[in-house]
Amino acid sequence: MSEFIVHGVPGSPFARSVLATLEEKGAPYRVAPVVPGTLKTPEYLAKHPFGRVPVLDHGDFSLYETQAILRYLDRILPEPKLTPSDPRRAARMDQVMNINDWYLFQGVGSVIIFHRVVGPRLMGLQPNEEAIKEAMPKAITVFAELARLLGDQRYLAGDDVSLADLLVAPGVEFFASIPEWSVLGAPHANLVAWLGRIQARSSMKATTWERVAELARAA
Ligand SMILES: N[C@@H](CCC(=O)N[C@@H](CS)C(=O)NCC(=O)O)C(=O)O
Repeated sequence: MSEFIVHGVPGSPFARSVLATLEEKGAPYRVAPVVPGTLKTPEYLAKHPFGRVPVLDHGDFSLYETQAILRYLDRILPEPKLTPSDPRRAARMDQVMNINDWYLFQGVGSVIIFHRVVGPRLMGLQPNEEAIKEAMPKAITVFAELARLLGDQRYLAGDDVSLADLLVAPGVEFFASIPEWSVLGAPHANLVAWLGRIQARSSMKATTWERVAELARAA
């Protein structure tokens, strides 16, 4: 099988989902670091016309959009299966993956995590408290909904880990590191337990910001 090359930036939750999925599959991969500030250059836009990470290269096949990448990996690397066979559980997985992209990331993670973590850490910016405050009502809804859908299951689409957990966990982990967690995640004991469960998996331990930065440096 051709080599998997993941173009990403250390710290990107979407890139981490791809790496964690490859780890779950036990598939070797290489991280090709995208230099911050080059996402909108003609060279990179030829790879990803919207100038984002990640991009997966697999032989002569190049793919962007994290959900598409995760599903591709689950199809070509069937073991262990990361999509439930039960149609309703699979539908929940799909639903949670869309909640991730449309509601957890857009206007919530892209604002709160940007201003609390990414901006200060990578660009030396001060957090924009007003922007964070404005994003909080939507964030509260997102976390309540993730907790409701999780219920008493071990993972978001049932008792086995699925693509939904691997897509959502990197973003949620960022939230667990900021003060807003006390209102967003901490009130939901099941979500806190789920986060601990997924963080204990070797796929998540192998793909922390620091670990991916090491892989990127070694590339
Ligand atoms: N829908 C895209 C979203 C990817 C995305 O937004 N990635 C962020 C990093 S986590 C990015 O590339 N941001 C750079 C930018 O917005 O300029 C996917 O699922 O892959």
